Amino acid sequence: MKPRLISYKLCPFVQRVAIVLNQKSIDHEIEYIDLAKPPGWFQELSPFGKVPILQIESAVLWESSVINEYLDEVYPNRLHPADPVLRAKNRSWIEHGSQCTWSIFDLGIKETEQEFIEVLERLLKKFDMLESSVEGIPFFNGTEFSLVDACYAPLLQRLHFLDEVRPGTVDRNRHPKINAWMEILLQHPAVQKSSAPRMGEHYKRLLWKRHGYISQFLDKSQHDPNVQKGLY
Ligand SMILES: N[C@@H](CCC(=O)N[C@@H](CS)C(=O)NCC(=O)O)C(=O)O
Repeated sequence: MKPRLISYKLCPFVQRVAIVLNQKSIDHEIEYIDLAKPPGWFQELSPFGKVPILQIESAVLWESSVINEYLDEVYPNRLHPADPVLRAKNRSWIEHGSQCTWSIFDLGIKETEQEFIEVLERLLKKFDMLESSVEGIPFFNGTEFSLVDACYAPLLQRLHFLDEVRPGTVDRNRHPKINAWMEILLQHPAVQKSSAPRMGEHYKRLLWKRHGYISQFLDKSQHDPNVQKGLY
């Protein structure tokens, strides 16, 4: 049986796993669900009601970084570095990437300008720490694409969309290496393939539905004024 990824098309954590499946050319199936109305079978299968989950035969794996470690161990072409110290540091940066991903989520839901600016400043401080560790030519560790790249690509892609909606959200002068890295990752084949078609439009529709502060900068003619507020 091929690995089966249970996905919600706009989830950055699912996208991390999709990137690894693509980068390692692992033959797999994807089943998309609507997190606003999750089907009964998903509620039974997913221990915490969250995506991603990966089904391997009768086993169910959850937590994107754990799933990616599994895929990296079991399938050829290791993405984690061979050096144990570098590998441990990469794991730490992946954990940092999860914190950054939640900040990006918060940028979409905070309701006032002040809350938005506070979250953004906290994210930029996290990026201050990251900036000096990015090799960025072309990838986090230098020449080899790694699990760190798979972890940050979805959040940097969403930050790029947020910057399209509210220019100035990305600070190119403060984090030149992260920004160069972002440009490379957004064009990377495994990242492009992991993105739903017209990803930017879908993401902006989700921002509209979330009714956060940033939604006022969206093009109102493109969105339904009567859409009910919701997270997914
Ligand atoms: N730490 C988890 C986070 C997964 C997560 O929060 N997924 C969200 C979608 S992006 C979800 O399934 N939310 C549904 C819910 O909380 O009910 C991971 O890395 O896999």
